[in-house]
Amino acid sequence: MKRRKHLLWLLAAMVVSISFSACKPRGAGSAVTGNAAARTYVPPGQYDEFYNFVSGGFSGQMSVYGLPSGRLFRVIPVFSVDPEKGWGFSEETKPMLETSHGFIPWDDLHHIEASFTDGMPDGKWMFANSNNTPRLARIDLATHRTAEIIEIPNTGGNHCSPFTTENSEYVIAATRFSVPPDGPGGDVPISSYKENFKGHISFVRVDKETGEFDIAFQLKTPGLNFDLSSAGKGKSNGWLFLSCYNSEQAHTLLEVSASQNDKDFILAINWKKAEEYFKAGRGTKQAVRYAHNKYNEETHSATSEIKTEVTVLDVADFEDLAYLIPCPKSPHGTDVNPTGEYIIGSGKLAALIPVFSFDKLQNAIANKDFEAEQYGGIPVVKYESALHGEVEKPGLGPLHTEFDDKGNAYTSFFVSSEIVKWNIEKLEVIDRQPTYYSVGHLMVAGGNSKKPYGKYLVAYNKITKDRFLPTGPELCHAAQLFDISGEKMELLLDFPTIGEPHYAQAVPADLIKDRSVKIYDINANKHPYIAKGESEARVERNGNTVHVYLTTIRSHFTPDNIEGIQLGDEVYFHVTNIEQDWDMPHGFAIKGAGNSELLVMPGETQTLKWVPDRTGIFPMYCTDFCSALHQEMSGYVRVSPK
Ligand code: CUK
Ligand code: CUA
Repeated sequence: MKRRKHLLWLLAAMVVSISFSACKPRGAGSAVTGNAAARTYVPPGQYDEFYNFVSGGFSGQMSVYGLPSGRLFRVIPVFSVDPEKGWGFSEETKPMLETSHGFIPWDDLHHIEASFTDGMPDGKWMFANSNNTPRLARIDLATHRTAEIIEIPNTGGNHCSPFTTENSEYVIAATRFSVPPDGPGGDVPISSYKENFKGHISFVRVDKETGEFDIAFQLKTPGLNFDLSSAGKGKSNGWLFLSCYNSEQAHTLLEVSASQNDKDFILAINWKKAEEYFKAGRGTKQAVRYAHNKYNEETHSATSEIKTEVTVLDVADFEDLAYLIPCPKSPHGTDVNPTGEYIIGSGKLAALIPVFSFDKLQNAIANKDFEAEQYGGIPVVKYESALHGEVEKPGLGPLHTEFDDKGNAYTSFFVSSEIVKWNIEKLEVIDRQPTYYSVGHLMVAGGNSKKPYGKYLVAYNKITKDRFLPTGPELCHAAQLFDISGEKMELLLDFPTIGEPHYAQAVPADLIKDRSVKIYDINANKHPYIAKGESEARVERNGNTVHVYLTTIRSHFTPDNIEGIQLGDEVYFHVTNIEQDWDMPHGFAIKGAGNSELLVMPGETQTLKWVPDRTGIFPMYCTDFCSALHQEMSGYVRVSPK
């Protein structure tokens, strides 16, 4: 009873504190030092130092900013359609948003993780999770487009994702909601949670050369809710650490019932061992259904395939795969420092930060220094025997921790709305700076790598009251840039973001900008409906299906007068942009065509499907201002009765 009272008090304090920090204006300029403007100013014609890839939360997108300027360069549709890119409207891109439940052009994208080589971002790909209809995406940084998406079976809410191992051998995707395994056995009473609900951790294997990925195997665990994870690095490479909340295994009123226990867990997985067992043929094959969608750069088309099987290894069948470390109290982030020695847990309701030692954990495992009771068949390491130490009274509501190159950690505090810098060895707080307001994730440039770049830290905040001009009942989401090169953090800049930002990555510009695709070579275009030049443009009828092979070049379509289409026809406009100059896309739209519009890059072919609903004359035109005669880039389609 006492504990429950204490808990309710804490929850009430959180609510009060959130509304307090959100409503009390602190003055826009209060924390900004003199030459902040000069340090974020990137003069016209010059480039930013870093690309900043930021999750767009429930917008389903990822956006690309420059640092230190905070300038927005691009919004990349990942789990969304996007008219600005023509994404999700063309026949070629629609399969990217297929799932085993059908076409779902939305999701909730929380985390971005770079591809790594030897623990450093290599500038090739970004990985992104979706939290609703569980999916994992790979974004190609040469094209800045989504290249691949897989759905994750046996999973409800792929929140604990997409964290990668030191060389991106695997991307991890673990379920936030424990659920019964997929299949007909899933129809069980919710009250049977403890017997029937399970956690699953997917190991998604990434091809080092092409980046193509698929699920290699899954680990099944007792009904744990996985929130976030980090792979070991350096000395802890080969291990994986996942935070687990709701060790109570509650299934109703989680706000209270999942917050009873003083400690939940961090699950430590020896993934190299798991891989060995999988390769030795252990585990069982389970029938599932999951979509695997790929965009092919040669045909400029995506395919969607349903896969039907996954190999599952139950951690309870193995003695040396999984160990639980008690962690106070509803842990959210779990983050591994650059050397790989320290694992930092962030209990949302804890008044301290526990720092675990990888060496001590290994000793505890070797000496079987376990609690008397296992949890769901998994040994529980004694808290003290894995603990390096605790940071005392760091702030309220710790969420996430990132690292610099000098042995310091930076933790975001949602409730007390601040970022706290502390020394990992000494466990001492060095500096604290307020955020405006209620920071969620934070990111240090390279802060999850083996050698953080340091220099910049960005806070991604949940609330922006009084920081920006109001825009109705909703205010913009926003980020704040800090300079962390000195002893004290210095606030430099506020900038609005697209959607609610969660995790983000920063990669040095030089690793990406020179790899950027400029045009697609039209001679390498293997689209089945390409017209390589105006001489190949034509209209072909096949029963009720009409294929229009269209070309675009400044500033006309070929053909631009199309007749012979009849009511009841299914018309496919295959638009090939025969330009071979950088940044010379043409758009395509027709009056009343439900598929909306295309945007076709030089050398690319994209298809708009149209089933006319009436007879008449329908103007078509280019939607992207491409030349002085852009307005003239238009034509007519005639639809006649059958
Ligand atoms: S969660 Cu967003 S503040 Cu979904 Cu990574 Cu912690
Ligand atoms: Cu082509 Cu405007």
